[in-house]
Amino acid sequence: EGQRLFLHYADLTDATTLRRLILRIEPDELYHLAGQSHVGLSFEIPESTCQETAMATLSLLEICRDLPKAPRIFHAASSEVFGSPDSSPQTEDTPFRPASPYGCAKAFAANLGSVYRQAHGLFVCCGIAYNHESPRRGENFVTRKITSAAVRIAAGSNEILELGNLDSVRDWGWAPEYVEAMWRMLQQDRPDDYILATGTATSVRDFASAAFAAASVSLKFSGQGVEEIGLDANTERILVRVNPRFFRAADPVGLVGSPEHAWRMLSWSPSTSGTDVAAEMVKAELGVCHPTS
Ligand code: G4F
Repeated sequence: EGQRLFLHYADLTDATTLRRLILRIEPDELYHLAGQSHVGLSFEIPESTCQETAMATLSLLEICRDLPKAPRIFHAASSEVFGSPDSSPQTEDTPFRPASPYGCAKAFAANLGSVYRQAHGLFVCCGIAYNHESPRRGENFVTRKITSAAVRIAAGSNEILELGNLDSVRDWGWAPEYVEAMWRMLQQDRPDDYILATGTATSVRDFASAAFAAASVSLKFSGQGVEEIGLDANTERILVRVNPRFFRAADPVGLVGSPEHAWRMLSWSPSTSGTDVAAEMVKAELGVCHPTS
């Protein structure tokens, strides 16, 4: 009594267990957010990435199709379905042209969502989510890698933060706001697909500057390409350098989403920009929490 959260063991690649659990739980709403989510890693482990991201989504849809009362389903797709699109910002009508195994798997899963909506009448909503960050991000993603290093360096660590492509640009938003949008989608009368994005772009370089500034370190960049370094503007000590190890085999450019459809239909408007996200993540590392986290 009084408990509201129950955890169950399962595995996305074990459809029998997923079926048994869903039959037992009889959920009203199902939020499908799981899977191998590291784009760079998907070049190294493409088969398991596709099993977990593409085929497991098919299993979930098949299980729900067989239920007498199917739950409303949210599927987390990704801006990676667009690859490097010809136009910015992207909308729900921008063609899918993925550039990574992960993007291919997400495109497969998102297309299946709309097929099951049309062919089988399932209430499936797809959120084409751009990078959404929080202090819960793993350190193998660039935002958390930067914010945790910035806090350690500000506290006296002698390390140098090694990054890949500093020119890379992403539409970074605040994850708690995106989760609110996911829930709003499933409260609508009709299922639909929505871009979840802020509409603003920030480079890795600018994200790093904002994170170090939030940790009270003034960062200035000097040099170009793999020779570029980030220096402490006061002491000239090197704090950031480029390591080609972190470059991707292919890295999308121009990923910026238009949240207009989500605003019109869901009254959803994210209020945290990329540089604000950097500051909030640093605050969280320092123990000061964001009001919505
Ligand atoms: O933080 P990232 O690894 O995120 P990425 O690849 O954009 O993927 C995230 O967002 C997607 C869209 O919402 C999701 F589908 C996906 O599951 C995941 O949540 O890299 C962001 C950018 C890339 O361009 C990368 O090349 O940062 C660049 N980068 C530069 N240096 C780095 C680094 N990325 C990582 N992980 N580590 C670096 O040192």
